[in-house]
Amino acid sequence: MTLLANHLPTAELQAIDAAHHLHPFTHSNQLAEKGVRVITAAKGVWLKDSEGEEVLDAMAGLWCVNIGYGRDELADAAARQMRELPFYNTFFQTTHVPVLMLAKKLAELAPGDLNHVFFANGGSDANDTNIRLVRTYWAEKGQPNRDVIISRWNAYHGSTIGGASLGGMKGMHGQGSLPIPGVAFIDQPHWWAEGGDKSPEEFGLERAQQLEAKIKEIGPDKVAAFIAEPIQGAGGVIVPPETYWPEIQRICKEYDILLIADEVICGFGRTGNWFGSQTVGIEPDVMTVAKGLSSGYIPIGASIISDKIADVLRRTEFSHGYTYSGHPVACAVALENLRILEEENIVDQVKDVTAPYLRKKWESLADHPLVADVNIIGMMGSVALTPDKATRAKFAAEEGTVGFICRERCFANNLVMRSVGDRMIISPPLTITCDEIDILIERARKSLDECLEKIIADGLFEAA
Ligand code: PXG
Repeated sequence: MTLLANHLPTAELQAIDAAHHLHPFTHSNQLAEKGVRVITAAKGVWLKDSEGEEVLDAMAGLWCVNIGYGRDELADAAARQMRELPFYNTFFQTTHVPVLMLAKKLAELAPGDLNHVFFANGGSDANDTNIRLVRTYWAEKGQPNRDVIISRWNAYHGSTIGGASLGGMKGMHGQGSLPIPGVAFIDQPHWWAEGGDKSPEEFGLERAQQLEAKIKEIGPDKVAAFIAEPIQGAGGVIVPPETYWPEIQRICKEYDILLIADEVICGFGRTGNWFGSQTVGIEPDVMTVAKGLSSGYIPIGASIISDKIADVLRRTEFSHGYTYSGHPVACAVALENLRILEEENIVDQVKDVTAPYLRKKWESLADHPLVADVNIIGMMGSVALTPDKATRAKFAAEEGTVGFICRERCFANNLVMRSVGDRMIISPPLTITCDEIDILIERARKSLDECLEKIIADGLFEAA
């Protein structure tokens, strides 16, 4: 790959970053002390840093670089579009070719009657759109009090006021007086952490039925929608028991509650189908998409909505929109990305070849003394780190301490594998090869070994 050789020495770049750049979800002083890693280039699944190290990116950036790094076609599509029509809005009775072609393409790809697209810049603001959209839908249907959206603890739906309110991350709610009114929560279907003595099947059903109980508690005539990720991503790649989603679907139908599938991570092949909804067998009324829509090459997100909702929404002026809703350059890049995903059969390749291979290899980590609760679906996986597999124990140390140590070992071994609390998670580019999966697993195992060694030495290999 071509390296940007003409940059300042790493220490200078780090100093500038520390002086002026505030990072998302980061304790800035701690980072400044440690020194940030400067990524300079990437190709396929490989990152290059300012010291020339090659790092295997098992997180696809931030769950988004589905087609892998370095595809010239996307750069060319952007450059072409910038020359031809770099910007125009769609607010005042105009449209442009990339936006309408992308809306058509998404309507073709999305399941069922999800045929209408409202564009955003990413997943958070697409979820903000969804809040306004489902409330407007019910108001137009003569039920303006039907405005509560039910979500789940430990869900992630973004970082805007709306997105963070829909999310069930208590730490996020704690900063800035969230959630906004009209959002309610039920528990997540995380059997390993919260299932106690119940079988996964029993537990899945029980957690789904919390939705019914919550609807009854609030009043069915006040509930607008239920939002969930088909598979929780940022919460720790939690694959729900098989009994969960069919029951959720039944409840939404029975009470006429709109089902919003947040496909920001699961969409565009991540779970081995085009959408996570197909993998878990649900028929949502609204889908949130972002990330894999452009493989992260450019910011874009969208709400894809059903005929039923669109028919109602079309009756009024929906007073909502972003300057960059349906940005022509973003749409052109997304179209090119979808062309590559389709023409190169990347989703089928995942489903038939690389995901089964990754599953076999990922599951082989189960014999490691630290590892339990091996979850894997398509190209997203997780394991729990535990001091005692038999009792599903947590560590005595503060939650996340061991996960952080493991992540640091991965980083040192040139593998980007994330930690969420004391879970380790992966979500590599969909184009990762079987040979690269071997390297991923080899580095993951080495990092787990080093983590175990360190926590034994530090006296942290202790159950709570
Ligand atoms: N919904 C889901 C399911 C997501 O995973 C968003 C919405 C928000 O999308 P934007 O494009 O506004 O970021 C996301 C984003 C992490 C991490 O640490 C995950 C996300 C974003 C940042 C960090 O795993 N997911």
